Amino acid sequence: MKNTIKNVLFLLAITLAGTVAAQTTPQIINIEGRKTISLDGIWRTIVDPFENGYYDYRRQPIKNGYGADKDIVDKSVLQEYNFSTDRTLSVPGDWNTQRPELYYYEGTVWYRNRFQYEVKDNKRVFLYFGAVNYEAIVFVNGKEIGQHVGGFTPFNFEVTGLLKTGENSLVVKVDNKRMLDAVPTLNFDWWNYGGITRQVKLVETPATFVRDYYVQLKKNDKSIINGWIQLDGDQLNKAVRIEIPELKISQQFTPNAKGYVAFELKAKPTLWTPENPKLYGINISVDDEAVTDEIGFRTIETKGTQVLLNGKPVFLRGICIHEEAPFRNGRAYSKEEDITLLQWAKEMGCNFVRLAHYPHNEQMIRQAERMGILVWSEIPVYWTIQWGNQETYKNAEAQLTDMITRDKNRSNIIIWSIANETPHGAERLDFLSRLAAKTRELDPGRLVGAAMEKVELKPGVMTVNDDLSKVMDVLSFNEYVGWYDGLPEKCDRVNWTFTDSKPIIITEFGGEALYGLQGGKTDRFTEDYQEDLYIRSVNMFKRIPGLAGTTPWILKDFRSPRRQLRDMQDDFNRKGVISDKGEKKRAFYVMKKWYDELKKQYK
Ligand code: GCB
Repeated sequence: MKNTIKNVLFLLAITLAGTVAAQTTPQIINIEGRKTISLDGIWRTIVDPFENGYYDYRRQPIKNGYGADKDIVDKSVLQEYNFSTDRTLSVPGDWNTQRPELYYYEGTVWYRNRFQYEVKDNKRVFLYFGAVNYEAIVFVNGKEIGQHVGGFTPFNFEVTGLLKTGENSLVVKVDNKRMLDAVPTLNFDWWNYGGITRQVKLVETPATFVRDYYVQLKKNDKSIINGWIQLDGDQLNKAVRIEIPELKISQQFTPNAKGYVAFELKAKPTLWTPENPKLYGINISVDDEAVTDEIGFRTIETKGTQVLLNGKPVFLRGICIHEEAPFRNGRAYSKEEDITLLQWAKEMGCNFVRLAHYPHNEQMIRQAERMGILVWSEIPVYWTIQWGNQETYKNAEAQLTDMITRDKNRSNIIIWSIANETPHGAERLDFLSRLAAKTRELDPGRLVGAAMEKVELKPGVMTVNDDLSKVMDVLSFNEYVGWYDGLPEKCDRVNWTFTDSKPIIITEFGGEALYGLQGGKTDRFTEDYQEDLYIRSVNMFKRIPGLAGTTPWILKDFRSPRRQLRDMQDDFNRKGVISDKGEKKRAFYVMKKWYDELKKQYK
C-alpha cells in the first residue's frame, strides 16, 4: 500500500514536470550506456496497403484500429484482423529482404510485440527506437502514444504509468510510402527499405537522470575539455558528477533551474587520431546512477585548403558507404556487419568514410571511432526536395538535430553534411543556409559540408560554381568524369580551378562494373572499364590543387530500384569496388595503391 501511494505521488510529480508520454520525448542519448531491456526479436505483423487498421471506409481515423491489439475471444464478434495468427518479421530488420512478397513493397505494415514487464517503484521508463523507416505511429496497451517521421534517426517516448506488471502490448504502424514533401523525397538512388530497421528497447531511469551531455575538447584548444549536461526530471538542481578516471577528473556541478550546467575542465588528454584512436572511459552521474561512455578528444579545423586534425594536415583517404549488410544486402544493423564494412575500408587504406546518404546506426559510428576511422555524417536532403515548403524544412531540421544530438560526442565525426547534389536556386540556398546555421548552432566544433556538383567552365576546365560553397567549410562535390561525363580518357584532359581557398573533397566519382565481367576498356559495366576509370581519376586528382580528400562511390554494390539493366544491374547499383557478395573488384586495388602512397606522404 505504502508503495502504491509512493508510486502515485511519483507519477504525479513527473506529470507536473510535464514529462509523461504523449509525444516523442526529448532524445535520451547513449542508450547503450544505460539500463535497458531489449524488445528485439520476432514480432507479429499485418501488411496493410490500404491502412485499413487506421482509417475507416470514409477515410476517418478509427478508434479501435489494429493498435488496440484485440484478441478474438468471442467468435460472434466481427473482427477482421488477428496479430496472433498473422505472419512474423524480425526486429530489427527491413521487411523487403525478409519476405519475397515484400521486396518492392511500399506502404503500411503493422508490427506487434507482447512483452512481460515489471513496474518498479520510482523508476521512469522510456520506449526507444533506433530508427523506423519512414513514419511510425506507436500504441502502448491500446493507446496511441505518439508518432515519428524520418527513417534514420532515433526517438523515444516516456511510457511511465502506461506499462503494467505482466503482459504489455506494443503496436507500431510503420509506413514507408515515398512522398513528395518528405526528406528524402520521391526520388533517390537506394532501396527504400521499410520496417523497424534498428533496435527497440525499454530504458529505465531514476526520477531525475542525465538525459543528454556534450563532452569534447574546446574548439582548437587541446588543454580544455568543455561541455554541458542536461538533466531530466522533477529535481533539476540535483548535483551531477563527471568522472574521467584516467585523467584523474572527478568534479561535481550544480545545474540551473532547467537542469542544465555548462563546464570547462583543464586536462591534457592523449589526442584521438586514426593511428591511435584513444578513448577515455567517462561516467556522468546523479546520485548513484551513472551513464557511462567512451569519449575521444581531438581538434578539427581548416586552414586555407588544408584540413587540420589536432593541428596537423590530414588527407582524407575515404570511401562512401551505404548502410547495407556486407553479404546479405538488407539494411545493416548488427555490429558484426558494421565491422566487416569498416574493415574493408581499412584494408583499402582508408582513414575516413562518408556514411551516405542518411545517418547510419549509432554502433557504426562508435565502431569506426574505435577503429580510428574519421566520419562524414549526412542527412537525406537529397536531389530535389521541396525547398519552399516550411514543413519540409522543419522535417530536415529535425533529422539534422536528431543526428547531431545522438552523435555529437563521437570524436571521429569531423563533418556534418547537410545535402547531396541539390539544384541551384534561391529557395534552395535559403533552405540550406538555414540548415548550415542550425548545424553550427548545435555544434560549433565541427565542419559543415554538402556534396555539391561540378561544372565545366569551358572544354576541359572544371570547377564548382555554387553559392552554397560560401557557407560551407569545405569545397566538397561529386564528379563523374569518365562515367556520366564522357569516357575515362576524359580524365586525362581535364584541369580543375577553384576560386575559394577551402579544402577540396571529392565526395563521389566512379562507375559501374559487374564483378568478374571482362571486356575492352571502354566497354561499360566491365571491370576493365572501372579499373581504367579509377587509374585515370587518380592521375587527375594528383593535378588538383588543394585536394584534401576523396571518397569514391562506393564501397559495395547496393540495391536500387533505379538500376534496371537485366543481367548487369538486376536492381543493384554496381559502382561498388566490392560486389554485393563481398568480392573485391580490381578498382579496389587501384585505390588501395594510391592510399598506401598517400599514407606515407602524410606521415
Ligand atoms: C550520385 C548520387 C548517388 C548515386 C550515384 C550514382 O551522384 O549522389 O546517390 O547513387 O550518383 O551511382 O549515380
